[in-house]
Amino acid sequence: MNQSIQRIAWRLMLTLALVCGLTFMAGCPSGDCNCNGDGGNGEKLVDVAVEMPTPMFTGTPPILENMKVRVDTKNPETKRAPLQAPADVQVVSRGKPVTSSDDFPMIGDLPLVTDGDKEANEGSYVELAPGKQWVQIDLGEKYEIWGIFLWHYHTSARVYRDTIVQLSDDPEFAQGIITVFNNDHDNSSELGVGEDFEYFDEHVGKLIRVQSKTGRYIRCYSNGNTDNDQNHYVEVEVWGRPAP
Ligand SMILES: [Ca+2]
Ligand SMILES: [Ca+2]
Repeated sequence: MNQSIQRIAWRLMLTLALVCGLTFMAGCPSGDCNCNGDGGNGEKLVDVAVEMPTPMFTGTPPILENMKVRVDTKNPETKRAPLQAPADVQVVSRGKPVTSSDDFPMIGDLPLVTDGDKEANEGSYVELAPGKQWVQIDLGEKYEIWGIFLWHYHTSARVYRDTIVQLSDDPEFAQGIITVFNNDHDNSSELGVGEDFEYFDEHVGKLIRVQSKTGRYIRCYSNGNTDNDQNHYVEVEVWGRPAP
């Protein structure tokens, strides 16, 4: 009697394993995609090929203890996995209008943020006033967003403080705010405590995995950096597709 119950249990487990395996293979034939049901519909995800600028930082690596930063040194951006998204996801930020808390940047101008140039050359970045500042991109319509890449400035090994990225359909960001990244762990920018790690700005930029959140406007905050009080942007690149 006990043996037959055991046999039935084993058969049930084997059937379950087989069904799970077949489901996995059907949704992910190459085995290299994320089959966690992102987006909730089991849509196949592919690696997104993002153009990277030339590495520029050639100085001495900083001594972390002197910088008082909260960086995840075991998982640097240089070793991150590619962004995965549905195959029809594209860059939706290129050439889109940019506004800022600083209407008159000290260096460069706001269109540099979405012009597609990610190089760290002189003339490729905009410098905003000291302290808490933001730039905002108007995508022109509502998009389903899968990833946001940030390049603040990658000529020296800096950490930009209080990096916070939000989506909204309200250009004033007074309502319907979705915070997709926040590393202000002491709430010094007063937008709420963030649990994300700080990071060194490098040529690979910072990837924020958004995974199918919708919004028309993207707002990126920072609050100075470990070299000076200014705020810089080389490029913000948003990957998405029109919202359903
Ligand atoms: Ca640019
Ligand atoms: Ca802070």
